[in-house]
Amino acid sequence: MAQTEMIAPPGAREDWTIPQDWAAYTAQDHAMWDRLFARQTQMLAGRAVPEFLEGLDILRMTRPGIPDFAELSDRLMQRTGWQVVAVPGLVPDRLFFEHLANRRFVAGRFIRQPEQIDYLEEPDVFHDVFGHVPLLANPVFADYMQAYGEGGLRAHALGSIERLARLYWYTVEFGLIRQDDGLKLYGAGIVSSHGESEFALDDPSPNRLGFDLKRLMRTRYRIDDYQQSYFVIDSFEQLLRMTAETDFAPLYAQLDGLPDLDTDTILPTDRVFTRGSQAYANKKKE
Ligand code: HBI
Ligand code: FE
Repeated sequence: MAQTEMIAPPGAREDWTIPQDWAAYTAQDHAMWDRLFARQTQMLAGRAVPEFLEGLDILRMTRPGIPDFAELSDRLMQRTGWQVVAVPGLVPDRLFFEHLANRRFVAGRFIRQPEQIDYLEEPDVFHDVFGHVPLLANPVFADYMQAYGEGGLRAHALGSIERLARLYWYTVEFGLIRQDDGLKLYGAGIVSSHGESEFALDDPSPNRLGFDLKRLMRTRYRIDDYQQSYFVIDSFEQLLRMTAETDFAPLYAQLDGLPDLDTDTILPTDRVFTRGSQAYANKKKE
């Protein structure tokens, strides 16, 4: 069934949002959040971009237990005008973009079970809130996320969702950033994953390539395993400037004439930080 025809799940509003119902979380749910939070904050010291760690403090996520989205949104609204709203899971692309364009980040309310601690299909509250929300307290990244949402609505109208999904995947979900003291993590899919937080920076297997919008939009990605290539930006300002300055319609037309690139491809024109061995490729997440 085409996503646009998908009707909201039972109990959800027209825009697919649902109450977080914070009081319904169990002690086990909060304990799972605390376990994941402790493991990641220990892993991310010195590895995550400073703005991410600052976001954890600014939003007082260092307090124990699953954050209450209403309290989180109050603090976030004051900083950058964003809010966090609960949804049952993945929402249709157009609606997802509409929420982002209105500075609403949609977050799953459920938290993973112990047997899913290292890998789960759908984004849970730890991936969405720990992974994505801290950087929404950073004004430049917050502007980028809204610009991305507005671009997504335009791309949806042009039938170019897949290209824009690649931009999201290789920046918001799995992006790396160059700093004076080396490469750092900022992608939500990486910082919320224990294994990938190490793999993305230290493992010799993946390529690490300079961010290049046109090239990145040709590049396929894998949803069920670590990435074979990561893209490195120089700053969040670079991301914001790129979305503001690019006329996407002619770019999509140019891309229509170019073949897609495999996840492990390195082009002669690529700025190569690491030429990966691809030794890890095609093993499942451990
Ligand atoms: N829905 N809840 C939710 N969270 C996402 O991250 C999300 C989504 N729907 C679509 C989507 N992401 C991606 O396809 C975007 O690139 C469009
Ligand atoms: Fe995500």
